[in-house]
Amino acid sequence: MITIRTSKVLIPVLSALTLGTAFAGDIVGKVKYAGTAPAPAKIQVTKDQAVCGKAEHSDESLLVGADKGVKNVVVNINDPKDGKKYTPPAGKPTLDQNGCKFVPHIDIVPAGQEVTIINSDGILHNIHTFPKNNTPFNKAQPKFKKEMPATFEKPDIVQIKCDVHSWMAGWIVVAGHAYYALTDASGNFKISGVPAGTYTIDYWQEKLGKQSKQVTVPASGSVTADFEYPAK
Ligand SMILES: [Cu+2]
Repeated sequence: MITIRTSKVLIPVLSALTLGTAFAGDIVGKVKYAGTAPAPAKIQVTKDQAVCGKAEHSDESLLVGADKGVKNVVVNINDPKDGKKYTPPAGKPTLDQNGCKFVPHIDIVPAGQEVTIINSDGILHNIHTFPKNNTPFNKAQPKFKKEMPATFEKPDIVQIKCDVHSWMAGWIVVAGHAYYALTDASGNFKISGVPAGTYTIDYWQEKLGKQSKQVTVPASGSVTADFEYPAK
């Protein structure tokens, strides 16, 4: 009898939970830097000029655009319970060495899934990782080796370098769940389809470090989670 009387309320709630699409909102925001960032320093190419010197190289460690927006900030929530895996924008996780740069500079990849390390340059590179939670490796990728697999099992922020080209610098961010985003050149980001609830949200930038705040994601629609790094 109780079931019959409450069914009108229960049925929509249960079907929404079963579908898994309702009760999820988006986190949108813009990350800014309160200080004045110097123009990125130019990098002198000192080796393999024919390949590495084709494009300009500059320091990518702090890129602040118009309106103080910070590029390449990793934004993620903590501890979602739904078990969904991160999907890279290109579908499968890759890291390219192209023009003697790591592309992308900040590479978000799912934990436990194979990453294809690509050598588009056709010259010797050397992937050297500096993890906190994963096993470090240091592997040469000769010019004939177009692709090389690597798997990062645990969530982490891994610095990557090339021992052949000292200026090459990048990061592999190993995502333990689906809800990660990277800010664009204007500092904007969007994390879609986050299950409703209150979370700690982390902002990580390689020079400015990690900062956190609380965010409450609504059952539908979006919440704005802007952040401003204090001047250094
Ligand atoms: Cu290299």
